[in-house]
Amino acid sequence: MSRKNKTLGEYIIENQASFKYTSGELSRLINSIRLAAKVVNHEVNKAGLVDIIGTAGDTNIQGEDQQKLDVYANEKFIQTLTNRNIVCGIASEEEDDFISINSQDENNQNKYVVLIDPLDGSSNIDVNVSVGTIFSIYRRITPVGTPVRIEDFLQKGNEQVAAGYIVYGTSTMLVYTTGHGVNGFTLNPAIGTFYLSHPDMQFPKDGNIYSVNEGNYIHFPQGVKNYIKYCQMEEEDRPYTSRYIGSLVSDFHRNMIKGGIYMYPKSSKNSNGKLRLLYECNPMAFLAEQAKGKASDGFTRILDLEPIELHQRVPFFCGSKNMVEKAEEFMQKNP
Ligand code: AHM
Ligand code: MG
Repeated sequence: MSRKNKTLGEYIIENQASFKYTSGELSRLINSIRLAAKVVNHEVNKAGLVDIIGTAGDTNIQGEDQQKLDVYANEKFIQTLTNRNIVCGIASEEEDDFISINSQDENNQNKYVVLIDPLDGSSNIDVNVSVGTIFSIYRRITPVGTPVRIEDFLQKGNEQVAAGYIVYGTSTMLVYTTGHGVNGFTLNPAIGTFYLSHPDMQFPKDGNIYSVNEGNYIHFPQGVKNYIKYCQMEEEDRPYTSRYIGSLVSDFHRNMIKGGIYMYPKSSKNSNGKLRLLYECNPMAFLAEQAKGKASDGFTRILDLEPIELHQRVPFFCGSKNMVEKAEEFMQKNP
């Protein structure tokens, strides 16, 4: 079979052996994420019909309560991972605390915990703009067969065994890494199958797109202001062009394909920026590095940061290596 026609299911089976702990558990886990992604995709694609089928808080024609899509996505991912008895714990951006799964069952020998942002950028849904799911997978550090503990989730990003995202865009794609590069799979909605469409994705070393919410400009540190001015300067390859969807997954996805930098700096309004280290920055940083890009908080590699709490926020600079290094130079001169 040609590489072009390979499905995600086939790819997972073929590559299982390249993973250093080859019990098949991680493959089953990624298969569960694939299933939940298809379910959420189906619901996201109906979002434009809310006027017809009802909006959050309404009851639909089958008598079911309509839910907000981020709540729906959260439930579907948690349900799928729980029902298949595939993980020992889940932490979600939508939940205050982590969830321990079958913690009373001594037969639960599952080794993995999943951290998830079920529907990132969900404010974009009302206006028909792409949104995404972000996931991050670690091996637990406490003994198997015991309830998970907070330290299983508060691991440094460089301990991730897999991470990825689903972008619900003009087409729906699942992009992930297990530490051997980044591969992208596109959903054929007619038959509900993901196909390998973007093998070995890589950030161009340089790019000409900068993505930042410039509405916050006056609140940014001087280093970020200077870097934005540098991007706008008339010189050699510049000015760069500005593209900001306001949906991290989509901005990241475009920049990985075309070359660019995404920034969510700290500001005088938010001293640590907006994005969450565990649910957003770590998985995207793992993907970026596996795609030959770079991710930092302006000073330190994201994957080296020591997490202190589940919902911790950090400034985020991520994308083409040369661009992130240039932004860091500016930050370090004027923090
Ligand atoms: P969310 O997790 O509440 O959806 O927020 C994360 C999103 C990112 O996808 C996006 O890049 C950013 O928030 C946009 O924020 P802003 O509107 O402040 O520019
Ligand atoms: Mg989010």
